[in-house]
Amino acid sequence: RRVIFSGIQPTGVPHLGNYLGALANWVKLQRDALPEDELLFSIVGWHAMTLPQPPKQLSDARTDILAVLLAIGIDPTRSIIFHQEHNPNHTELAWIFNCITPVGKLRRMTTWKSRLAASKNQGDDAEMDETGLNVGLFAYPVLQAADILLYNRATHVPVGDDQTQHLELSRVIADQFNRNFKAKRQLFPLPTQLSTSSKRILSLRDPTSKMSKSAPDASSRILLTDSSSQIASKIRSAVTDSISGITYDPVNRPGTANLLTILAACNDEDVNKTVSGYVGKNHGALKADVTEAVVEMLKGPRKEYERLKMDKEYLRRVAQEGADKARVKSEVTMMEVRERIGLL
Ligand code: AQP
Repeated sequence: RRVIFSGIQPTGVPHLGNYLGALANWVKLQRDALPEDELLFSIVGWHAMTLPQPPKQLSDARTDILAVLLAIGIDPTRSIIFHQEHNPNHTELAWIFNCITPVGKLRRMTTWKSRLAASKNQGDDAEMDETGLNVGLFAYPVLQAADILLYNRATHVPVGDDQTQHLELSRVIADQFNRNFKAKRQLFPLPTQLSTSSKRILSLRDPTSKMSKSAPDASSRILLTDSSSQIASKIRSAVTDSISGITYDPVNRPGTANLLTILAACNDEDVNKTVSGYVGKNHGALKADVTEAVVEMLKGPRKEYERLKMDKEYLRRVAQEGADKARVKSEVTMMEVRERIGLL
């Protein structure tokens, strides 16, 4: 029996990168799961708070994401869909884990190191070090470990390669807990990564960086809620290169390669097969095909999203029921954790 857990931050409306890189895979996992498998998908508001979020924007994003998850086919009668912050057990376990996690381990996280490097670049004088960064940003991999280990000790975590280091940290923390608080039975099994064949989708404006919810330029991403004409205009203005013809060369032609990756993912085929159809063609033809494929893929989910957004009562009920199920499940783990550490 597998317990599968994954999360998404409410930092904006999900984009094509989130969809092709993660969410479409959640739907496939749900479709292919065995009856005894348990699936939990969380909208992780406490993670979003590690960077400043205007409260209204955060509040809107969490509802948008819930509606998007339902619209793409996550089924609340099969999977537990819930807002992380509706279950305080996440932060309780994270605090307990904070108290057994060496600071040095967190300093080695590449996500922390890149935040540190970025803050150094910005600081012109005083804030040249980590004093300008908040504790949450430093410790969020511990909260992530708590997310994973809380649900009857989730064993399978579908994440991209950028998260491998965090999953490794979850294993270290689970092992540390098991050794510190020994009993006949080990409490936490070590979670394993469910490797996904997911694609990294790049910004349409700057194909050297990934497509992102929070990038300032809205035309750099295609939202799952964009209209056909918005999708067409964003793809038409996507940055490519001035080389004629179409080849798949991610290093020298990242913008063109990104469009091919998107098209291949939409058609569920290998990118080499996709590119073979473009001999003697140009960027215009490729962009037209990408537009058509993306519009077609997102048409159904977008219509369903718009319907669901109007049904506030249904969304509220799904969130409530998801939170109830998540709390009940995690409470089983927490009772044992509290007992073992002496804080029952
Ligand atoms: N560009 C991308 N290509 C492929 N996968 C992506 N993911 C994010 N961007 C891409 C995957 O989406 C899942 C949920 O992501 P998240 O909410 O944790 O946010 P993130 O990874 O920090 O990136 P975002 O969505 O662009 O948000 P912001 O702007 O807030 O950083 C993850 O599985 C992630 O790998």
